[in-house]
Amino acid sequence: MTTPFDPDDAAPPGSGLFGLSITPDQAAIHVLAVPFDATTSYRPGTSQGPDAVLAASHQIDLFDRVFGKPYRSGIVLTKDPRFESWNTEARALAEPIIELGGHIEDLPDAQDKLDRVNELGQQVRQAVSAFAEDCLAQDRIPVILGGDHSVPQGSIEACAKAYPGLGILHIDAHADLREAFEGFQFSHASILHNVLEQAPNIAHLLQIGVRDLGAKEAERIESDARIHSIFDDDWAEARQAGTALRSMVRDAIAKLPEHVYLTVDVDGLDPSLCPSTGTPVPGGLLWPDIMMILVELARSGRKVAGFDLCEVSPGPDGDPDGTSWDAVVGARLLYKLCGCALSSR
Ligand SMILES: [Mn+2]
Repeated sequence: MTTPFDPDDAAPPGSGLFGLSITPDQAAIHVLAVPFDATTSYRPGTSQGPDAVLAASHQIDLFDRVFGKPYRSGIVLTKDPRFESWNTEARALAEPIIELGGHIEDLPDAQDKLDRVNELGQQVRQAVSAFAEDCLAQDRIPVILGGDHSVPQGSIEACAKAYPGLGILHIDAHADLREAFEGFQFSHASILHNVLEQAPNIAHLLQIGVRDLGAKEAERIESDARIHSIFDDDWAEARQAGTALRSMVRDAIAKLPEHVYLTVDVDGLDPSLCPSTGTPVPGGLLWPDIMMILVELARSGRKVAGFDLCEVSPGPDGDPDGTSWDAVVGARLLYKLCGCALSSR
């Protein structure tokens, strides 16, 4: 006889994400693990993010004071071994290019290497897109768990196809609007540029937390009427002035269309919450800030079509048991994101 499920119990050994033991057909939320970080320029490790988050997810209390009982809708994690082999190949080819900062004039076979990395990036994009399309066709919420911030492109594109006029809420320290970075077409620094250029019908992009951006990216934000950015310095100034951050967020979310894709680079948060992430920057959102944003999004009546969480890295001290602080924060954030998305439906 099997014991009935009790959400207050400890996660059974070998159980799935958040300690749930369910099959995909029982889950409203399908999470795809994408352990791919080939173009990470500063320090690698986010390819270990999905496993670390899975391990850390076992210690989460499933009852949530804010979002209720997200687990009841079913959340399931899918793995696809192709990502790991694509990452191994792409990472090996990309490393010498990254070391040279993209100045590859003297590197033998540089263009071939670059072409192959871009080809593998394209394969990730297609596999992620196929996964998301499948979820959307079955009225499930597609979630991409990175990996670096290049990996969700295919899912954002699938959501844009399913919901023309889609809005994007983007949490990040970086604007990710570079045309290409170090020659890599599918770079973690280019995802929003790629999406705005290649996904059909993106109506609005709201960025929160940006505090590290190039001059061309700043110009792009100025000149593209679709992009609205609450920069981190504006956020800090509002906080210091005692200005209500919540109403600032509420006003910005009110400009988003009905269907929203939520893309979260964990480095948008204060680095004390993600010390091992690939490209940490001082400043950023505190835990109550990101929670407030999610609550306001859920309350706004916007519907979350899909979302991702990227750039979580267990770091050099992270072990596979999920005791890394980055993984603990990542798993909790993932659960809150699930709660926000489900309560928006
Ligand atoms: Mn990013």
